[in-house]
Amino acid sequence: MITLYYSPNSCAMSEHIVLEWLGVPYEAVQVQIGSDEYRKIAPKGAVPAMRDGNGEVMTQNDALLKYLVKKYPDADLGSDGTIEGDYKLNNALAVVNGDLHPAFGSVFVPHLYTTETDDASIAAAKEASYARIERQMNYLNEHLADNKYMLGDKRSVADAYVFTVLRWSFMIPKTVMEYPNLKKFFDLMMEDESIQKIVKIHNPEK
Ligand SMILES: N[C@@H](CCC(=O)N[C@@H](CS)C(=O)NCC(=O)O)C(=O)O
Repeated sequence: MITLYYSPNSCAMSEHIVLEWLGVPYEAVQVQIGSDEYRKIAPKGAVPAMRDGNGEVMTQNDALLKYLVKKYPDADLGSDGTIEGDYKLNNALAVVNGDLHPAFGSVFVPHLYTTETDDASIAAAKEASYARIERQMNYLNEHLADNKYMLGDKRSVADAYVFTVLRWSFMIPKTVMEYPNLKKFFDLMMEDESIQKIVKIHNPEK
C-alpha cells in the first residue's frame, strides 16, 4: 500500500487527489513540514513524500506523480504513450513544478527572499512574487484556452498539480477567478467528487 506524507493545502494535495482518483488503498499521514520527527522520514523536511509498501521514501512532485502514472497504467492518468504525449506530460509537469509552483515561494516564506528583516522589506519580498505569478498564470490561461485539461482532452496527473497550485492564488490579490480559462478549468476540477473530498480533508473546518 502507498503511504503519502502531506501537509494540508500544500503541493502534496496533488498526490492526494491522484491517489483518490486511482481508487486504490492508500494511507495519508499528516506531517509537520520541517519538524525533526518528519525529517527522520524525509531528511529535507519537505512534502510530499511517499512510500510504496516497505520501499524507500520517495520525494519530488514530478517524480511521484509519474510513479503513480506508471504503477497504475489502467487509470490512464499520464501520456497517451506517444513521444508527443510524453513530451506534453513532461512539459506540463515542468511548467507547474519548475515555473508556477516556485513562483509562490515568496508568498509563503517571504523572509527567505530578502536579506532584510524589517516588516516592510518582508512585505515587499512577498509583493515581488505577484508579477511573477501573474506571468505564469497568464501562460496557463492561454494554454487552457484551447485545452480542456493540461494535456488537451485527456485528464492527467498534471491537472491535479495545477489545480493544487491555483488554489494558492486565493492568498494573493489576483486570484484564479480573474483568468477566464483558468476559472473554467478550476470550476471543472471543483466539480470532481474526489477533489471535493480531498479539499475537505485538507480544510476540515470549512
Ligand atoms: N521540489 C519539491 C518542492 C516541494 C515543496 O516546495 N514543498 C513545500 C510545500 S508545498 C515544502 O514542503 N516546503 C518546505 C521546504 O521546502 O522546506 C517537490 O516538487 O516536491
